[in-house]
Amino acid sequence: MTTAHDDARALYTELTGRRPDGVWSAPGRVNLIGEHTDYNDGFVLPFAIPQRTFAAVGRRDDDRGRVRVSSRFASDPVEVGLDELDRLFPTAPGASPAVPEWAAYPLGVAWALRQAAPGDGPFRGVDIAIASDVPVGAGLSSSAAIEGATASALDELWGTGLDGRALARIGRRAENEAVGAPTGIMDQMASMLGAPDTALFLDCRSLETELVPLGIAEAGLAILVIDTRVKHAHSTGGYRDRRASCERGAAALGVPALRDVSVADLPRAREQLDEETFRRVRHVVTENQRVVDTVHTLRTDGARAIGDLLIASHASMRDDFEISTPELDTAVDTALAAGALGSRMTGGGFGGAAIALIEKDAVETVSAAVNAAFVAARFAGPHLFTVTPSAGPHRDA
Ligand code: GAF
Repeated sequence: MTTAHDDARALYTELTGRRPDGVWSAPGRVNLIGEHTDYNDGFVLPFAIPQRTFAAVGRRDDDRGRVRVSSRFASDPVEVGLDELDRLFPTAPGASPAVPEWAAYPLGVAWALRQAAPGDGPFRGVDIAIASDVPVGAGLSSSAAIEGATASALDELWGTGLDGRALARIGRRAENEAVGAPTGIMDQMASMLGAPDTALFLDCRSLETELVPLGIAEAGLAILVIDTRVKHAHSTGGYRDRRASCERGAAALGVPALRDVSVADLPRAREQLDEETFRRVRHVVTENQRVVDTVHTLRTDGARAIGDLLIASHASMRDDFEISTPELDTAVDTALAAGALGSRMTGGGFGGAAIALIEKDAVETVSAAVNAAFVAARFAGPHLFTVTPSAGPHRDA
């Protein structure tokens, strides 16, 4: 049992004076490879991490049909009527949510779940208390973890009976339409469908999935997360711009999505696109191919052989998609110089974390090298920890 689990329970009791009906949790994720491919209908290969978000939830015994959410991220609880949800959401494109942003995640899930299963039947007011040990703003999907924990709890308490895929779609709808972040579906699918020791190979067009064994520990390896502690947000500038470039590129090339462009099409695309849009397109097209190649390599040669694909992915994000930062580049370059087999930034970029695939007994040397490089560059100290592919959502109590 983690601290965040106890914290969510304690917060619930502070809020209500009672014990919750249950505590549900969902994990954050690391994306092994496949960045900014999800909203281009492409491929991704994330895995769920041990860090989780916990939602302690209980039915209210008044008949007010209200949802009250409270979080360790904020001091004051937010309370709204179930019927008010339809007036609060969707948030107008580009506008801020009508509730504090942290509360738009769980309340957006409650809204989207009611929309997906309309009627008066199972919906009753609930109190929700949230605590998390997924670092916020680190590119490790703290938001998908809140959505996953809340969706799992409400699905059970409201008896909507949706499966993991459907609950991932609910989470994405909350993120896109309640919070107003124009993200793809990778994070919610990774959080809802992740499983121990495997990565989730996801086709973001069909939503078909395959769990691919990673065999990291068996190969004597570890995955080190280097959280640069430069916070990022997807509801703002850079992420939105990159998405718009991809849509422009697909339209100019006459395809529904960049998924429909192959590496062999790139020379022709270069003639049709301006230089910057071409580089954005080249990142997505080559990254899709790298995901497919990584899955193939994992199956044929194992985790030890995927290092060069991770390195190429980072170079593409740094040079073509331009979403890396000096801190992320320093993390990646230093990890590689200290012997990592592969390293890349993970998540949406503009801050957040990098990952490094390293020998299990090199955790201390690589960490020391990264810490020293950050001191030398006068960056804030990074947060370093290893992760193992872990379980998806469950009810913890
Ligand atoms: C963020 C988004 F939420 C995902 O949908 C995905 O686009 C990712 O950035 C980049 O691969 O995590």
